[in-house]
Amino acid sequence: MAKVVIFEDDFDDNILDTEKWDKIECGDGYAKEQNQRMEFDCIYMMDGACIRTKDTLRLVEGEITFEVSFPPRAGSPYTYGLGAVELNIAKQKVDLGYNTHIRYLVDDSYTIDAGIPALNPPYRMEVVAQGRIGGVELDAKVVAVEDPVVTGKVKLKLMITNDTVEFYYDVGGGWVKFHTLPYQIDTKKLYLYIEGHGSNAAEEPYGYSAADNLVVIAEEPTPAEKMAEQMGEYTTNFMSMMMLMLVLMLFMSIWRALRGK
Ligand SMILES: [Ca+2]
Ligand SMILES: [Ca+2]
Repeated sequence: MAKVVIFEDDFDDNILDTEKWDKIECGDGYAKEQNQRMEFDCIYMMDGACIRTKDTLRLVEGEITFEVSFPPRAGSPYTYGLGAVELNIAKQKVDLGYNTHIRYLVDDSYTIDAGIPALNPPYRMEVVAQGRIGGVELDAKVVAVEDPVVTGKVKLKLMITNDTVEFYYDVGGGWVKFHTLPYQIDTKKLYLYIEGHGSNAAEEPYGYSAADNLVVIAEEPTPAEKMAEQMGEYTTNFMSMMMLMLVLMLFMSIWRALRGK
């Protein structure tokens, strides 16, 4: 089957596309499309900010790539970590809560994130892969991809095959696969979240953590699937029409009864 781009955002016009995304902020967390990218401003771990696709994406043989960047540093120590920018694909539609990440709120999800751990000098960038099925965490993996951080940038990729989810990163030398988990969510229609944590201009004067250039590639629906979807719409429309006719008939009979009196 042909693979096509089913969803993308370059965040270049500095206005969040509300046809594509819902924005969720809690505490003093902010998600802002600015500087031609998606920036996150969250001072403490209890603050959260994320964007979530308005609808589910049909992730069959899917491939999601995006870029994460962190503020450049001049080697000064820091008290809070610069936090993380994470991408989640999840069956459920949830909102952020205090002191929580999306990945702890949804029972069926896969997450890849890049972050600078708090209170962990030297300035080291880690990438984390996680899965959570039925509320139980699958075998998670953490790898240091830059130690110390030189570029402050990493590309992340999450690939869905028929029965696995594969996790990749690229710090400039090409894609490195660092973890594979079984695909166990019972649907491939998933919400996509991009979430930021623990980065702020007050604590970190060099700027914000950010995500950019999200591209989602997946298989096109087969002709049979397209037809099934259309039949679903026809059925829904047909049922709505029948309900309307029933209501009309009810009104007419009441009207006749009233006139008959
Ligand atoms: Ca935009
Ligand atoms: Ca951009």
